[in-house]
Amino acid sequence: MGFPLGHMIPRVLSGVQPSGNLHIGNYLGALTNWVRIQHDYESIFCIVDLHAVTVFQKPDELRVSIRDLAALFLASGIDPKHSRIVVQSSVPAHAELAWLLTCVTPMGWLERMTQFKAKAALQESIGDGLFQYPVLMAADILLYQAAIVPVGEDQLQHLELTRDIAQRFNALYGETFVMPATKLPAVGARIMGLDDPSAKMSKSATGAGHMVALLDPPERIKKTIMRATTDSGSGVDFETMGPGVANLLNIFQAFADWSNDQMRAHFAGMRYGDLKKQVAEMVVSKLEPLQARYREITSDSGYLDGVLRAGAEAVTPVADSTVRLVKQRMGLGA
Ligand code: ATP
Ligand code: LTN
Repeated sequence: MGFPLGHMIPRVLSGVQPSGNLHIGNYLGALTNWVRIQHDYESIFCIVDLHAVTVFQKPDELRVSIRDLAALFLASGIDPKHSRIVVQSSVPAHAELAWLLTCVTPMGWLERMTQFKAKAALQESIGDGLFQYPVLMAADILLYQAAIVPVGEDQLQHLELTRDIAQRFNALYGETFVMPATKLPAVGARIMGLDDPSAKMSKSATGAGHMVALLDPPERIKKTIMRATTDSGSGVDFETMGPGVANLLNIFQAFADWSNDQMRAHFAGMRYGDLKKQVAEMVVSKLEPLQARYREITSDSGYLDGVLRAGAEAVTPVADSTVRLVKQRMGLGA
């Protein structure tokens, strides 16, 4: 299935946690960017289940979420004939490299991570896994010598840390890792909550009206968008608009793939009610075909099993050879 991973062309790697319903922020910030660039590189897209268990997950629900997420990758347009879809825990080298990198990562670097601070504030007791989370992410990337990592804006700090870890390892043990570059989408890198445009749209947020999930039925999508928080004005003014209106325009622009000029010409002066109607229609029209593909894919569990098996089989030799090299550099093993 597809070409064998041979590292003839630069590699792309990214991942999403199977920790809840995927939303339009994940789709616009990550998945559409993956789909857009996948054929220009050797592409590996991970379902990062080892990251998900840094906070408690009900085992039966996690099992289902992992498969659902793989189906959503495919429904979004990831092409399994070309790209590898990999369940992180099915390739043991992720965890092994994470440990080796933990040993070259100063605690102070991890203490500075804003995502850790935000997530830790929500937990009664903090697992060590949550603290080490960014090192595991660095391992995902460095394991495949990925040159490009397409993510949303919230991951910039983790990517910087990944480069710091790679540099430190290279300085201590000799040139080993490729330095990965971050790739943000031009529009949609940070979609905000529809109920509160000052907070990033997030899978783990619980408020009604916060997000549009990729599998929400059309009526629900319309309702959520029509109720989105805007500001006290009544018509779109590109000079003075608040974050709620900017977020709605951003969502429309990312789905429609329009230029800034097109956006201004079409939306300047439009009443908020009409803006919301048009955003809702755009989102529904883009998600309906994705939802149909998702239903098709999930009706054939054998197909999904095959894609995940092929993904793990293709990447394992690459992952194993990096771990072998790293251990050799560190003086470990025979
Ligand atoms: P959680 O809030 O539960 O941590 P999440 O919604 O942030 O989850 P992740 O699995 O952490 O989702 O992120 C998957 C990908 O989606 C990452 O590349 C991340 O940068 C991107 N992403 C997440 N939220 C947004 C958002 N609101 N806007 C744009 N991109 C996003
Ligand atoms: N930490 C990321 C998910 C993630 C990832 C990765 C992204 C885990 N490993 C490797 C890019 C590359 C997140 O929370 N969104």
